[in-house]
Order: sequence, then structure tokens, then C-alpha cells
Amino acid sequence: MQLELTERANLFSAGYLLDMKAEAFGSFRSSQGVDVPSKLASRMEEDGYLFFPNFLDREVVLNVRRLVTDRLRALGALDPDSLSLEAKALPGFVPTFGPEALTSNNPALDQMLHAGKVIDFFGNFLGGPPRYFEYSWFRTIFPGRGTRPHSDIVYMGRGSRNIFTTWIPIGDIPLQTGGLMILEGSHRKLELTSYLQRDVDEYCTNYPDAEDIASGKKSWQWDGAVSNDPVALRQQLGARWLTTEFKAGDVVIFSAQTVHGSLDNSSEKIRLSVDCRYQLASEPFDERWVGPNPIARGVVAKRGRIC
Ligand SMILES: O=C(O)CCC(=O)C(=O)O
Repeated sequence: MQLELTERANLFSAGYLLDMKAEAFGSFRSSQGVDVPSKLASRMEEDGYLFFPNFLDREVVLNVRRLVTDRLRALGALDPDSLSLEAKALPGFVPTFGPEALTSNNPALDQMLHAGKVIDFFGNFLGGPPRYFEYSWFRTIFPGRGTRPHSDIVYMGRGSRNIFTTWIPIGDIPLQTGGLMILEGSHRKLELTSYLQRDVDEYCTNYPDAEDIASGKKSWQWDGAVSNDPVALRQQLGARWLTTEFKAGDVVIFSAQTVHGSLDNSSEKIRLSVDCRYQLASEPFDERWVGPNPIARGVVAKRGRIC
């Protein structure tokens, strides 16, 4: 599907107006029908992502949306005069909850991410039993800024480097509500840069804020973004930002080296999506994100070194 770009000329990411010219912006290439592992691997190598429209049963996804929007209602995040399923944000609401508020005790979500079609896909794609990271990121992107460009490896590269993210829209996401964007081919363009070797939980012990990091008073010296400016980054790498009008059931899978971010949310609704990581079970894993109580990004995850 080609986006009707002229009708949607004003799209922002991280507060920057995106360049909508054909060489700068486009829609995902569908991977529907590609199922032989070698073909999936070469598509991933070429583009840095796979896009499967209607991969999941729409009802499976909408069941997750029902449960999550009921929780958002209970958390006071929704406009009281709207239906929960619409996910219309209460104007001025400042979220203080983390993904766990929506991922814990959520069997519909667990079933979708950790069993069935997604797990079968990774068994085929990776060529062996897959393992998923128990920590998954449930995104509630309120009206305003989306996610700045980054690659996942800088957050989760302490085990296998052969990790893949599955990004799933929890409901339909029109462009104004701001879904995932991928910088086409960026995994290869960044291959030789130091960015992909960095780790957000490493810190310089000889910097003035080192004690604050070690004590947990401050979260990080660097937050993992490859750039604050998606427009300049695109120009620099000579690649296109790609996205689509997501429908419930669509799935995007991308490599841990692929740069991605998201469109800003210029609607009144909360954008709901979830992203989860998969790798071969036989490879080492990053202990920050696995097990029944992942340590995530707390103080114990920090590693100091002299810079
Ligand atoms: O959904 C988003 O805004 C960002 C997603 C993301 O960063 C990821 O899937 O790794």
C-alpha cells in the first residue's frame, strides 16, 4: 500500500516536521507471503525489518485493547465522556505509571506475545527454539511527542546481538495518532559506527554525575537516542523514514540494529502498542530483561568505567 502522501503533508516526529518527498518518506514494504527462512533472512538483511499486515487475528489484538483501556480508565487517564475502547486521553493527564501497570496479570497479552503465531514465526525465522524477553514495553503515547530515533541494541546488547523486536499496534493507528517509523536500511548504514557498540547503562565514573548514577538518583548519562532530530539523521544517512496506517493485527519485526522511532501524536487519543524481544534460546541473553522479575534499568544494571 502506498501512502497518499500529499494528503498527509504535516507529519512530525520528535517535534520536527518530516520531509514528505518520495526520497525521504515512504510506506513499509509488505512481507506477506514470505515464509521460507532464507528469504525472510535476506529481506531482514536488506531492509532491516519485516512487515506483516493482518498477521494476527484482529479479535486477539482487540481483546488486549479492551483490557488495557479498562485499566487506563481505572488509572484516570481517559476522558470520562468517551468510550474506553476509543482511548481518548483526559486532557492534561500526566501519566506516572510504567508499562507494568498494563502488562502484569494480562493473560490476553501474554498469550499473544509468548505463544501461538509469534512464537511459531520466530522458531521458523531463527531456525531453533526462540526465547522471549519477559519484559515487554507497553507504549501509551499520549498526544504530543513520539519516540526519538534509536536502535534497541544499545538497551539490550549484553547477550546475543541477534535480537529482534516485534512491534504490535494495539488497535488501528492512523498516521495522526503516530505509529512506528523505521529508517530504511539503517542497520547497515550504522554498522561501522560506535553507536551500535554503546550501552545506555554504562556510565563514566570520572564524570561529575557519576555518584548520582551509582545511587539511582539519576537514571543515565546518555539516554540511547542516536539523534534528537529525525530529519537531520535521515539526511545524514541518506535513507527514507517508513511507516504505515496500522491496523489491529499488523506486526512489524525489526533487527536490534535498525534505527526506529515514532511519529508524534497529533490526535486526542492515546496511541497503544507493545514491543517485545526475541532471540535464539541457545544464545546468551541480556539479564536486564529476562526472568520473572527483570531488573530492567535499575541501579544493579549500571556498569561504571573511566572514560
Ligand atoms: O512505539 C514507539 O514509539 C517506539 C517503539 C520502540 O522504540 C521499539 O519498539 O523498540
